[in-house]
Amino acid sequence: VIDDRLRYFKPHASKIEKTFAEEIFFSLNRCCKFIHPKFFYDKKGSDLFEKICTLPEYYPTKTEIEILKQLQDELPPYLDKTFRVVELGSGASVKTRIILDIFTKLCGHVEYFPIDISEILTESSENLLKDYEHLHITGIIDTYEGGLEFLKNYDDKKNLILFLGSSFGNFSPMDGHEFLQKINSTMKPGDLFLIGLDLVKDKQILESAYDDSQGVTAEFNLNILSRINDELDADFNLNNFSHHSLYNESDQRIEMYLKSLVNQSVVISKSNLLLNLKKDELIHTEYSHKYRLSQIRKLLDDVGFEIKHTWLDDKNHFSLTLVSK
Ligand code: AVJ
Repeated sequence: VIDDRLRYFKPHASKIEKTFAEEIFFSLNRCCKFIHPKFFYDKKGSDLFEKICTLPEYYPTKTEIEILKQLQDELPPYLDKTFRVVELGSGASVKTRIILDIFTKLCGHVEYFPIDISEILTESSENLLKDYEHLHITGIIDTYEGGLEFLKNYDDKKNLILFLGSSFGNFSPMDGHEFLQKINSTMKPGDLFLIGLDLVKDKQILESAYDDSQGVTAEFNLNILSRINDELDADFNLNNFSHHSLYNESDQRIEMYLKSLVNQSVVISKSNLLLNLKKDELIHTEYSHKYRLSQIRKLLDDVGFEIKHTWLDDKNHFSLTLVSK
């Protein structure tokens, strides 16, 4: 009887598909070329990201799981039986299980609203239902913004909104501020927000986390070109590109690029674009910002959040912060 415990909403689905070709046109038809990182997550890209999470060099996932385990005892005092769990960018929902366990223990049942742009949401939701008997899922397949819009004024139930994995790090400081404001304005009094943020650390550790020895991160980065080939009728030759990443210390961020190895022209039919790339020209694909604790405090403070607690691992590599409105 999984059916009556699972439903999906896809509020802006047609918009997502229509704008892929358009967004690619605008982001590649300019001198500083980029591809938005949300386009990493087709089925293949989502699977590759899950593989990244298990790599020895990629510390964020392991470390965040370690911190989430501390929350088994330390989160319940902030909760009661009237909460549901909402997750932004739920992906494979691996870390979610720790939170669902906390709720199951606390109230015997859980209501879960995952929000993810990737269809991986359906697969992970079905897996969760197999393992949690008293779980009800409303899956929202949409962008974060679309999901938050859906949640706004939805009902009177209290929300614990999760935004884990330092996905927030993809935002520029300005966009990040705006996004936190959006979350704040979606929240009702009594709602809680739990955000996972990666911390500034040794450059070596950071750089190998984003350029692993097995080349999975490179494959993840290059996969965005295969996706454009498949979905937008393009002819990128992946052998003519390489994964390029670095830690920019002054801006406190990992920067990822695809580097053109030769002078080349690429046709992207559905975007109506003939793309000319010079040898060594870079296409920017991702920022992954890292934070200091004082900056996290300011970030959250600036939009009027009240900080309840910050948890860290013992190496101070990663942080989880719980706030209320
Ligand atoms: C999903 C955005 C949190 O920035 O660490 C991992 C994505 N990119 N390796 C991150 C990513 C390359 C990841 N986030």
